[in-house]
Amino acid sequence: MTTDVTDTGVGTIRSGFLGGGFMAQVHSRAARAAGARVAVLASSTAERAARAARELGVETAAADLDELLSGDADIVHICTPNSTHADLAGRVLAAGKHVICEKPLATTLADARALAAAATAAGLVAAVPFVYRYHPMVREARARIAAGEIGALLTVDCGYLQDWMLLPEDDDWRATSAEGGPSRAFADIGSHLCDLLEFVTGERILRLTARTRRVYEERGGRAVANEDAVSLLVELESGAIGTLLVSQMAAGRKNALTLELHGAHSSIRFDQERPEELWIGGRESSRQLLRDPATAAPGVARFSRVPVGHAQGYQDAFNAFVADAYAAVAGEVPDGLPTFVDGVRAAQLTEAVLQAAADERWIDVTPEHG
Ligand code: SOE
Repeated sequence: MTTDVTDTGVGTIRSGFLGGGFMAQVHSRAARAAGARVAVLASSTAERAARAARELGVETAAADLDELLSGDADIVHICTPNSTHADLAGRVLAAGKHVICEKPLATTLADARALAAAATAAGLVAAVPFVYRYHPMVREARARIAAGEIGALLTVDCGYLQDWMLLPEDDDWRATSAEGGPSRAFADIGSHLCDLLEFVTGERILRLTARTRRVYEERGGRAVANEDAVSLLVELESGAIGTLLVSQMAAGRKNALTLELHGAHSSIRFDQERPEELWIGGRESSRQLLRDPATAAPGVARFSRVPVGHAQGYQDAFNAFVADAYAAVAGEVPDGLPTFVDGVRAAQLTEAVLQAAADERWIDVTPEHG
């Protein structure tokens, strides 16, 4: 008797993909790891879809989105440029299919709100890959803070630094507002930082002010209208204050998302470039905690797929996110799954950052959803 290895116990989920670049590669790997059928891919042209399907090992290529949506995919992963997300996600939901849409969910708050409302009305799973929530040591930090281990939160010192846009000749579709949207650095990675800060602390940012900087007015011979770097001041629910620096021009920093949180009793620091560790800072002594499922806080061990000392990384976090999204499709309610509601929050913060920078003032960012 043969065993259907693709049966995840909740029926075999059939996954579809829009786009064929790096993120489609990451998403399709995660879908395969979750036991799904990597069934169909569409791209900007039929030729590109056929090539990407071959490269990514997707079963079939669809000529276009309509052909993909007329098929039997249960869920569609949207891995296309930011400006296409609102239209594509809206069409996927209208076709009655679950959706995972790359961040930013939309380039305007209004579009993000409409998508979240459509997903709720349709009763469909609609997730956004704020995947850094899925590093086991992020969950460890969140559990320890929720248990009161660091005491009342006093200050935060956080950042997200990259250098892939350091040189004037570095160019990307995100750098043009038409494809990327009115914000680049904050919408692209500041959104991850703020999502993780609120997720780990369990507190919302209530007010912020910001300065943005655009170093080069042109890239690739085209005018650039969005920002390379953002410096934020934030105030959280408990009264905690802090600074967040977001830059894609920080030489030597590749994907340096860091949270350092200072409590009345102790501090805790997570560095995405060293995801197996958590720094616990104390007045008398400090230590580096290593990921170990045997000693993980309650509810955290499930994010460890290999024993202590066998390093997990970004793709493992992505795999855990997609597995949770698929579990939600099967009717489960996974703790900490980022949904379109979190996509709306990111859009709200993005518009506030641009407004604060333009007006040189503090902006209230009380969340629209709990
Ligand atoms: C580029 O800045 C990028 O790929 C982001 O788009 C991702 O969301 C982030 O996880 C890594 O860097």
